Parts: sequence; C-alpha cells; structure tokens
Amino acid sequence: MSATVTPFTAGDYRTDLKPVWCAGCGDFGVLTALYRAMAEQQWKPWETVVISGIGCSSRLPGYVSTYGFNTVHGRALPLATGVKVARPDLHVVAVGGDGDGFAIGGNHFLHSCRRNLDVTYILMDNEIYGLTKGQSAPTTPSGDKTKSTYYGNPEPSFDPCEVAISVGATWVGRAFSGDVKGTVELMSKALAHHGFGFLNVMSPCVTWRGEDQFKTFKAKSRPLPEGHDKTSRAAALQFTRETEIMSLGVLYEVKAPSLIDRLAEIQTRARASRTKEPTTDEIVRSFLPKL
Ligand SMILES: Cc1ncc(C[n+]2csc(CCOP(=O)(O)OP(=O)(O)O)c2C)c(N)n1
Ligand code: SF4
Repeated sequence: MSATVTPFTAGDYRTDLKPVWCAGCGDFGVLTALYRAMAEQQWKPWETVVISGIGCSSRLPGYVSTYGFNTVHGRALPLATGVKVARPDLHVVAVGGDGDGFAIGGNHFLHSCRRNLDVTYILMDNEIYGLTKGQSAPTTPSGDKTKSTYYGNPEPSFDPCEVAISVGATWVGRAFSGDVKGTVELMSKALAHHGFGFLNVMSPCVTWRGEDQFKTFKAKSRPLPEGHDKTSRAAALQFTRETEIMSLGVLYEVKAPSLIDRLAEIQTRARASRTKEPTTDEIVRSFLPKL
C-alpha cells in the first residue's frame, strides 16, 4: 500500500508569530506572496532557509516556518552565501529592505550578483528607512522630502534592477506588493531560477512615505511589453531608471553556471589531480631528517 503525500499549502509556511508591521504596510503582501510561491514550488520547510538583515522588512523570517536567521544590518547576503556553500542541497532565500540591501549591504549585493550565487534575493523596496523612522535611502527619489532630507533629497537615487543586471545577476524581476497575484507569479519564477534570482518588490511604507505610495506605485505600474527580449541585457536596461512608469515582470533571465556549480567543478578537478592520498606514515616521514 503506497502512502499518500499531502502537498504543502500556503498555510503550512505560516508561523504563530503575528507580524508587528503597521496596518497597511506593503510587506504583508510580500509575506503572503512568499507563502504561496513556496507552496507552488513545494519546498519542504525543513530544506529551506530564509535569511534577513535588520529593518521592518527583515522581520520576515520570523513569520515563515522554515529555518531562518535575522542577522545584522546589511549582512543577509554574506550569511546566505555561507549557508549555500556549506549546504548546497538547501533552498536559500535572502530578504530585506532597500536600506539594508543597497546602503550598508550594497557591497554584498554587487558581489552576490557577480558570483551568480545560487540564492533568491527578495527585496522589499519602500524607498525609505522604515524601522529607524523615515530617513532617505539609496532608492529615495531625488528631491523627495523625508525625515532626514527636510528640504528635499539632494542625492540621485539608484535603480536596484539596473545594478543587478549590470553586474551579473542571471534573473532580475520587478513586482508591486499591492498586486499579490502578480508578485506570487514572479516570486515563484525567482525561486525556481538556478543562480542569483533578484526580485525587487515595490512595497509601500504607509507610515514614512504616506498612504499615497500605494496610489503612486499602482498608477505607475505597467506590465513589460509583449515580446520583451529578456535574454538581452540592453533590452532589459531600457526598463530601469524609469520615473513616470514602473514596468513589472521578468526584466532579465539567462542561463549560466552558479557559484555552486563552479565550486563543484573545481573540487572535482582538484580531487582528480591528486592521484593518491599520502598515508599518515608518509606524512610523518616527510618531516623527519633524511639519514
Ligand atoms: C550597523 C547598523 N547600522 C545601523 C543600524 C540602524 N538601522 C536599523 S534598520 C535600518 C534601516 C532600515 O531600512 P530598510 O533596510 O530599508 O528596511 P525597512 O525598515 O524600510 O523595511 C537602520 C539604519 C543598525 N541596526 N546596525
Ligand atoms: S514603518 Fe513603514 S516599513 Fe515599517 S512596518 Fe510601518 S509601514 Fe511597514
């Protein structure tokens, strides 16, 4: 008699911990989408690790019934690198905010893309530092008034998707957390991707950017045009640095060996080049003076 395997449902990834996010925070949509996307992928919770830094969005691992780390500010990706290299058999997801990922953690973002690390990075981009009460972030549009830029942000902002595509990520997408169905679809593809999958989810902060951020994002949202060539870096870059519109979908997707593939290949070559392991006796003798 064969045992019936019950598939995982979105509810299986929920924990008893109640999110402490403000009512209406965009991160609720991202969390719901992650439950559903993991269920679509049928990832076993005990074979999955969700890793974050520090911020409102970085509280997310506590709400997911997989293994998880809530690490230090800006350090989700180094932890994810270590976990994936030590245990390539696990599914590794890094999550966090735009301050965490692109200001203090910007260096790690560049190198995770470059290495084509085999993890999924889900970024909750609210164009602000939420947890620390509304300071400007690298993604805050130039000229915007925030708690730390009272007379307007003097800095130009950067587009995370543009950076990811430019420095070597092999899957790059943009979603809006107000469209949960669309976010699930993109997140599921990002989770399934082999290599560094980066999903920038525009996720409103209703407290420090105002409820209007929902309206603004919604009004600017457009699907990528039919026939967009996602294998072309030049084509994908046309949908970055947008100001009046916000194109949603898979911007870029190519196949390339991941860091884990390259490490495995080096390991195989290194082992093959060592024809015979020296015995303990031979090692000890090699240190003794020749008489
Ligand atoms: C080393 C270090 N520097 C600064 C902080 C303070 N800090 C905590 S969260 C945060 C920014 C949070 O913004 P973001 O990462 O965008 O996440 P959000 O809260 O908006 O989700 C900062 C500056 C810290 N905890 N550790
Ligand atoms: S401060 Fe902003 S980002 Fe933080 S929980 Fe509230 S709405 Fe969300």
